[in-house]
Amino acid sequence: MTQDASILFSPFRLGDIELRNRIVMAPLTRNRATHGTDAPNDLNVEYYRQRASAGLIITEATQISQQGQGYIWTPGIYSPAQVEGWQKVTKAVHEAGGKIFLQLWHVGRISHVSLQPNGAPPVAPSAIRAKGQTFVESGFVEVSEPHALTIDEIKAVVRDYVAAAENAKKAGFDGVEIHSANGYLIEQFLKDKTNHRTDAYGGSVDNRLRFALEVVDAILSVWPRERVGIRLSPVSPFNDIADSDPAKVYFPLVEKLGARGLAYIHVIEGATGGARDYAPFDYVGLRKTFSGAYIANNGYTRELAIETLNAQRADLIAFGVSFIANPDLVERLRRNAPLNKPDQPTFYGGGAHGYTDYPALA
Ligand code: 8OZ
Repeated sequence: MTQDASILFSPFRLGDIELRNRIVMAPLTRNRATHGTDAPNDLNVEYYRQRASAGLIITEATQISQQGQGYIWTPGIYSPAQVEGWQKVTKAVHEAGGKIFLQLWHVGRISHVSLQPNGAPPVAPSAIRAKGQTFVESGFVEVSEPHALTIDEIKAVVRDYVAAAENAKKAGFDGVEIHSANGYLIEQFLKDKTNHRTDAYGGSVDNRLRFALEVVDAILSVWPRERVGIRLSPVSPFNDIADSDPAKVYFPLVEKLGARGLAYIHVIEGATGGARDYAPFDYVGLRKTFSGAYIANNGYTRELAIETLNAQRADLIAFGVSFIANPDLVERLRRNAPLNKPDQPTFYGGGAHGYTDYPALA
């Protein structure tokens, strides 16, 4: 059945912000920040400007500290040069009539000693090395064995989130998204494959939620609640992570996020970049547990997006790979025009090629 497509292009009120359509640009790691400073540069400004017709842009994951970095040339939000670079990005997007949230990121154990301050081990809830790789200056390498955070070190990470959230304000963002998905630090606390702690941050579900909620509350000391969202991937195995009972973790988590009045949850349904039916999970039930907006993500086509919005299973739809290849994705979806093919070899790192040179419709 052909459904009414107009809903995809209808405005949506996200907290106190009016979005001009329901199409969200998903956060996309592109590894093109300035080498040496990890500050956004003019090429990054052009890339985001090109995509500003999205209802909302969520920036690529952006480390809150050097310790929070896990891949080479990803941007940060902890130095004055990085704040200045991001100011140019937000100005360009706003001048084009768009809205933009910064995604705040700490990778935890998904890192390598060569990226860490003084070559230290990366940090995690527990000293369990991930099976997997990251990329550094010399290419792909196995991730390093992490150090288990002490309580004092956990408090220091929360302070880094606060400083980064303050910097995001200075940089002119409309809001922030907390990256609590895809096997990075916050999710490492949530899930029992990666959290073996026996103190207040591990064991029971309440204890495993503690770090996530401390980060959320710290950010709410800087930003109004309607300008804060969070990304979740309840069943995704990405970065060697799993939980024995995801519903037992994510329903209470989302209920507590709703009680705090967060603007949205942004949910990766299924395996990140993979099967939507990777494992059973009641996303509709999760959405009902939450008072704010629901951004759905993972493998959405135009058809599935329209169907999902019309069935009221989501408020907004986030597109990832198709935004890499189509700066004018909104217009192409509007006209039901063909999409450019994404070029996988230029996803991570490099220059303008495969970044700002995808053609728009004539
Ligand atoms: C792909 C490569 C590197 C990082 C995520 C930030 O999955 C990422 C990421 C994806 O959330």
